[in-house]
Amino acid sequence: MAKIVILTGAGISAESGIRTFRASDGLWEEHRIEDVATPEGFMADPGLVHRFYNARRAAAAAAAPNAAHRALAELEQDGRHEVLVVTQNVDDLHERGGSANVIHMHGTLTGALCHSCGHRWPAPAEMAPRDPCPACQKPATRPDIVWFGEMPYQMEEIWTALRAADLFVSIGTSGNVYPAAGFVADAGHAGVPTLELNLEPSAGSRYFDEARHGPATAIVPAWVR
Ligand code: BJW
Repeated sequence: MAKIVILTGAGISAESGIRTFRASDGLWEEHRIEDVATPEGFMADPGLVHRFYNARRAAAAAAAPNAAHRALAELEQDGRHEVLVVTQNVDDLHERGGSANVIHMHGTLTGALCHSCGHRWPAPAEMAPRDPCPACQKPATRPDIVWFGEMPYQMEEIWTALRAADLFVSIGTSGNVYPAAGFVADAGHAGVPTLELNLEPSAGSRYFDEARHGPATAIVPAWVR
């Protein structure tokens, strides 16, 4: 069975109504990254960070998977491909679209993490500063999100799958944030063919063997079928 590793970013969920980060109307236009997506920002103003992620959690819960999420699930289920989706997204639209083999390298909106003891548990709809951790009881609940300066999840598993893949595909990511932005080079060094599917050329477009540009709901199903 052909092994395919698929990296996804905010662009695959854009047509489900979830905002991307770096567009002119993106999330980083309204928020300073340092304030809401770093451990230092959380320590300085946990209330602001919780409000930012509470709103994003509600938006993700109200969104539905689109044709691109569903096409990747079909690819996984067709019996001819071993598919691993490595998503930078913190929404759960891949799972709700039918994908089972998904790694959330930047965490999830549906998870809570104790800043003190590292315990992880399902997030309530709303989190607030000083919510106690159910394991250690310390008032240190934070979203289970990988912020700048923190180590993304399951990196060894991702790199092992990448090196063993027959194809690496990158969908809907601007290629600005590492280590994900380096996967195309990692795959290339291992001799794995690479394909970009994105609305426009990404920062790393020239490193891909092939690139197709357009909205994910059109180009992802067209590639899968
Ligand atoms: C469509 C579309 C449609 C639109 N159809 N497409 C200097 C050099 C190199 C690295 C560093 C450096 N200084 C610091 C670093 C490290 C840092 C980093 O990369 N910084 C850069 C900004 C330079 N990285 C980290 O700190 C990471 N940790 C780390 O490196 O640990 C050490 C380590 C060492 C060795 C090995 C491994 C690790 C952690 C990064 C955490 C990122 N966190 C965020 C926020 C938290 C999650 C959340 O709140 O949601 O994750 S940042 C934000 O960016 C979010 C995203 O997952 C991530 C990527 O964004 P994405 O998905 O690419 O979105 P956009 O908006 O940028 O792009 C969307 C794309 O879709 C665009 O191209 C559109 O065209 C396209 N699109 N509509 C198809 N309909």
